[in-house]
Amino acid sequence: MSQKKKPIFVTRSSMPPFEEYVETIRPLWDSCWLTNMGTYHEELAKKLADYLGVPFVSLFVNGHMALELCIQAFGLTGEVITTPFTFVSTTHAIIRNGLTPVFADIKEEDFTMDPEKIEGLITDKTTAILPVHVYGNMCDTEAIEEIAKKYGLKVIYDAAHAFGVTKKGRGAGDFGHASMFSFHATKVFHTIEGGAIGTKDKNLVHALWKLKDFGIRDEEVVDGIGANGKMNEFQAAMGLCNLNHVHEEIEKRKNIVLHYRERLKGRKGLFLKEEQQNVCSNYGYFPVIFNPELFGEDRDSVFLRLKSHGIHARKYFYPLTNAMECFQGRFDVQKTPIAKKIGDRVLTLPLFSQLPLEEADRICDILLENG
Ligand code: T4K
Repeated sequence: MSQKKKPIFVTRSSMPPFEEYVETIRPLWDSCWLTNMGTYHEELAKKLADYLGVPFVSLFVNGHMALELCIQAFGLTGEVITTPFTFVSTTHAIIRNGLTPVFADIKEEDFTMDPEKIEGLITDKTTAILPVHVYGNMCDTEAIEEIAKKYGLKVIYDAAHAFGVTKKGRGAGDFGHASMFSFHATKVFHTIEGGAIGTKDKNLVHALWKLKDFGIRDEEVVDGIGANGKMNEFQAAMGLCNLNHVHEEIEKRKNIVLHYRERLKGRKGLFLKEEQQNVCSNYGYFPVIFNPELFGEDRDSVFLRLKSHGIHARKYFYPLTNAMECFQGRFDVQKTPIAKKIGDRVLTLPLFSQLPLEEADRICDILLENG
């Protein structure tokens, strides 16, 4: 009797060895110190600053809260130039701070914000640029930061996908005024839920500390109006364990990416992004862009065929955030035509360290069936 194959999802959380995690959390039963910047929280912040190559790391309960509070900490007003080719968190973080997102188009070759589209969008209300290192592809940081300097704007990178990525040897968190990392369960490195801001700015770290802990200065003084964005000790313990294995995690992912590339390269109508020069990738995502005219089939049709075989690829990022229903037509998606085109054609294939190469092969076979 043929065995039914287990479904394959776009990703699958990497787990540290069970005993390693249990041994790490065991002391918490003695200390009973479970949150509010405990020992593991502090240890992880230090280790991550080192790993990410950035002077300071401020930990959060999740990446979204880190971004939202970071925007608040800078006291931004008016308009923020950003990209619609991202997870909805990026846009929500701007709007939930009472700011207006202004969408710049992306580059077709790496899906990051096109610096040539920025200056035309700057008005006297613009206070910041919030680009995304999407799929871990590094933005054109030099060009973006030059524009920001010229107009006196803050640059906050959404580096949710860029854990461990380096550009010319510099960690992704070392660019701009601040960078947000996500440590969600679906990421290359995770703390179950979690996130961080990496920055060189000590004052920002102090402001974030207050904002993530109700604005408390000490037991008797609350001199800020803050939220609760603290990472707890179980999350931090998971982070410490996963950090021990992250090198191996990235190597395994690399192997799968190289295999996908080998199988899909040169196929008419498929675009696979080249590795960026001078950038060391974390192999977080594997996006494929389908040109329906040349491939003979569109993205949605391939998506459905894969699904019928129990393979759940994802359309990261479709719809674009400027087209989402919650904004009720407030933004004009036609103003970002490249992002629209990529959003309509992209499929991110399953990618996680435990994915067997035979399964990657099967995914390619199904994908190429009619192509
Ligand atoms: N900025 C960007 C650019 C981002 O991509 C994200 C998050 C953020 C900001 C915000 O950071 P966080 O606040 O999340 O830290 C997933 C993740 O939930 C989200 O973190 C991530 N981006 C986004 C790209 O992907 P969904 O809604 O697609 O997740 P879901 O539940 O459909 O899971 C996808 C697959 O992952 C599942 O099919 C199976 C696997 N999975 C999922 C979970 C929850 C696991 O293996 N383990 C798990 O625990 O958003």
